[in-house]
Amino acid sequence: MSLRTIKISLTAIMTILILSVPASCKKQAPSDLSAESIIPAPLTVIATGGYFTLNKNTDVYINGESEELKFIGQYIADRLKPATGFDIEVKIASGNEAPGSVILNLTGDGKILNDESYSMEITRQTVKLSAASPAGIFMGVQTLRQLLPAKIELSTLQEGPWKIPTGTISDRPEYAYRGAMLDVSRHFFAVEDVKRFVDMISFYKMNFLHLHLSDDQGWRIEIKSWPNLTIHGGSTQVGGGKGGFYTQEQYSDIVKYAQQRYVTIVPEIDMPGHTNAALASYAELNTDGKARELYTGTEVGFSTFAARKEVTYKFINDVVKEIAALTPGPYFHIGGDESHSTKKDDYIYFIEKVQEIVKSHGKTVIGWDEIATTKMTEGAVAQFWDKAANAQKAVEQGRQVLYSPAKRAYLDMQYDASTKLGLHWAAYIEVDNSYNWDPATLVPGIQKENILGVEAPLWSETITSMDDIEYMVFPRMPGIAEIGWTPSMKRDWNEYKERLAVHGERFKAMGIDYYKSKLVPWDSIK
Ligand code: TNX
Repeated sequence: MSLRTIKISLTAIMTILILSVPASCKKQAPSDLSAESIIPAPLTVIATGGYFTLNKNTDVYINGESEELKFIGQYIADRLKPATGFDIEVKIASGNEAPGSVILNLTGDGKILNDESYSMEITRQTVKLSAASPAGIFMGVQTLRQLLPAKIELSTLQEGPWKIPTGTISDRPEYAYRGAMLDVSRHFFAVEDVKRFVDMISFYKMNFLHLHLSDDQGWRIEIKSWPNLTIHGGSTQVGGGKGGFYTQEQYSDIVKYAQQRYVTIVPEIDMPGHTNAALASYAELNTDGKARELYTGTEVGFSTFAARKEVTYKFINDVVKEIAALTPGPYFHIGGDESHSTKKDDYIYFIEKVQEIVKSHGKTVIGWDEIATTKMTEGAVAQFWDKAANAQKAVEQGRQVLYSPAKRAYLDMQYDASTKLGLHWAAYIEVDNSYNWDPATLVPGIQKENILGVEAPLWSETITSMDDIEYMVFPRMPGIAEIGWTPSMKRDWNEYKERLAVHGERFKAMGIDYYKSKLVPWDSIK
């Protein structure tokens, strides 16, 4: 080969490079599905190297007779429309969908209700999401959202292209229960805030929202047979603000909104301690028969229902009955924590009686880990927050444990000593510590089969606004969601923090005010 030929071919190569580099930069063509930053990480991902593109002809096709499927179709169409500007309709699949189509394919006979597993096949032509139940389709839809550029979450028109790398994903959760808790008692949060909270957790495939509906500072759910609970007991909050409560209609609205996002509400009435708001509303619930003053401080452990009075159980039966009737989910949370003013034998007597009441209304009991010091009724679940010994006691009784270890999973714990919101009685919890643990090995003697799942509680002594909520929840909640969804063998902090960094753009697009932890390489993401 002459020098001249080499020169020409070099020039040709250079030309090709010059032409192709700007083109690929502009397109930023994603082409490796396995390198996408999905949280929680899916079980298996196989990349095929091409990409699918949403276009102006994109529609969502549903395959399977189901109102729920139609609803999910509309849900995803509504999420894709604002930023793309495409007029995306929900149509019935014919088997002959145009390139750019998204197909939601319900494979079951409609009888499988809560199967959250799904698979997704992304080709250059279509995205086909298949699952045996609508819950699985919904989970897959969250994955689909995360595969699109972060700006898909903006509510104004954005420039495309809207590409997704091709390949297949096959996914299912490790634990049945992946949840968060919101304390609406210490500070009250409006229905709209709770709905936004549901949106945030369901984006990360959490499927339970535990609402802490009563505490010393406020009773937050209307009980028609005991109206003073909310009229008086709901009238204040920590710091003396005006508090508030949900009417039964509003509570049902939250339940329905959550249900449509495959999130089950777990209502909690905390007792026999943490009950000052009720004790202020009805004198007869007190051991001495005297109504207490409303309370707006943050101490714990000073209040107790009268454990040996019949009226207490008449009251609890009425409350459980009304709330259970409004709650389609299987669980009723009876609290049971920090009852320092209840005598030990009264506590045992009380918790054992209340468990039977809950059971009589068709619900499964959950209680904080202290309830494992009593005889737990069949099916009851202990929520481990404080004492590993209590969690072990629950397992010795043949019961399951829900993991919310305060040192790891509490969203109200400060990130470090400079965090202005929150508390630190359990620990400072940076993002790595909140992510880096495995429920199946945390407590000796407790294995995976004894564990119902994980829950991240947000207590609200210091939390007063949606911005406050977001700052404490993000970025730790997505990590807890991943602990519940992704097998521990597939989890590694050093890899996770890179994925989390990519989600910073998504938080911004969703208007989420998050904590920019120095441990996460946010700024390495363009
Ligand atoms: C302990 S966690 C409590 C709550 C507080 C929380 C603050 C639990 C079952 N009890 O009453 O709000 O600490 O972090």
